[in-house]
Amino acid sequence: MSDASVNALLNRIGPSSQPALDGRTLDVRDPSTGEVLIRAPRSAEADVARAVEAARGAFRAWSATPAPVRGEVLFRAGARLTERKEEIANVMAREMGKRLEEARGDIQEAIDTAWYAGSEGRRLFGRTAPSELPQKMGFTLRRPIGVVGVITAWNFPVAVPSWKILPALVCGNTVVWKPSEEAPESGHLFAECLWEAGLPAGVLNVVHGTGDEAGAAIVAHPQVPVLTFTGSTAVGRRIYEVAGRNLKHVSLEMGGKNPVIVLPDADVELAVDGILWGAFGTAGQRCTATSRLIAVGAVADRVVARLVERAKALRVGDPLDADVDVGPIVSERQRARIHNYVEVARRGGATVLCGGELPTDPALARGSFYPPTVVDHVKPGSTLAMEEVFGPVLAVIRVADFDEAIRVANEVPYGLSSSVYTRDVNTAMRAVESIEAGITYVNAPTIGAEAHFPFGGVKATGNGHREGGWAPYEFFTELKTVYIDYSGALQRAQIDNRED
Ligand code: UN1
Repeated sequence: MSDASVNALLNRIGPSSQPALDGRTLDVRDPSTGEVLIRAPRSAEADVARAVEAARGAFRAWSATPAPVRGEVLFRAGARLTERKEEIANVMAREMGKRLEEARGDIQEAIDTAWYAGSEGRRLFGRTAPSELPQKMGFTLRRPIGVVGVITAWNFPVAVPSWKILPALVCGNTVVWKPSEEAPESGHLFAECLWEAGLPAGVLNVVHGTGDEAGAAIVAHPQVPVLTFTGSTAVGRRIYEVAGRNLKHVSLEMGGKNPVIVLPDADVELAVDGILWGAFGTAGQRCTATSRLIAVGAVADRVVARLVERAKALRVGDPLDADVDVGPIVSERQRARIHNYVEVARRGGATVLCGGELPTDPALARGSFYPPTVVDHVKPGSTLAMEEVFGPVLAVIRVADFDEAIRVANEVPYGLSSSVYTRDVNTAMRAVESIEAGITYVNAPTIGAEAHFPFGGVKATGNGHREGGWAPYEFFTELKTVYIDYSGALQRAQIDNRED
């Protein structure tokens, strides 16, 4: 049982902060120490129903507020996030284990998104086109849809929610958000910046809890016509099924198995820098993390030797310690899952060149740490080559030539991020055309997407939508086409009056 001195988070429904109606809670643990940090409400269907009611109640006034004025609220929220960046970064680093520097980056991504989304209040463009008839015109408007249900993961507890919530709001929708149960306080603090910025009560409601309970209730609620989700492909698939039956709009961001292809002419040091950062930054817990190195020909030996040397030198430990390179894995359960992938690869004949064992250092004993791990001679098609690990494990797959590299890159069910290292522009462009992924970097790591470009993936990574940049404003609005006939007479459309 949890100790009574632990602070409690509350749901925010309309203007009121409240515990779950049935009083249940969830403990949130520090993955570096195992200590309970805070207790969050474990909400159920009844809590979600209230939150949806509050969001519906706020919709009329918010959707009628001019979009540039809605945008101004986001600018103030961006300013508030900037002021509170250090405080939120500290909470995030404790709560989900991201290094402080990376936690600041997570919040910076939300700040950048606030500037972009706020300014979108002055665009939200429609189109005009000439009519086929005289004295008649046509144009389109973007209309808000209603209550948007937002369900997000723990690994970017502020940035990824900002990609969804800020565009949804500037478009005039209201929101019910379930942050991850593994990072609820980071989520709460992000939402607080919006409330402090003057977002009217009920426009953003936060309901904490698990995916199976609060998350499922949001997905199933008949008055939530739009859903946006970041998380596993297995959960995304279930959401899509329920949403499909109910004709809801859904945007899904799911797994990745992101490759870096290193060609024989690559700048090896540059490639090693990029692979290390992509594979072991955020302890490999990004959906964009580099999880496969596809090394072409003889360059493999050089890249792998350098990588292993550098990976061994990375320091694992407390994410608040500025000298640490790799923080903990979010939970013991996740760590066990990661370790199992390494064991399966080992049994399958792959070679673990570094890492691959639970740390024995007593300073790390209380947390769920896992060392940077490089596994060589991973066979195409094997489990470690195909499945998302979501941890600091890099699978090295050796191939003979460019064509084989592309075949291996594309053999996975996912297609989020990817990268190619070569000095030859022709090869780089052939890779850009051939890799099945939503994002391809040339001579840069698979992580580090910028807030003002579309973000998302193909195949089992997504369902055709993009977040970031200009893309989400289409998703969060419905087009209304308006025809104005100023002829003063009945004019039948061409299909109804053409004689030839
Ligand atoms: C994620 O891991 O869910 O591209 C998002 C990146 C970050 C976003 C990652 N800007 O690495």
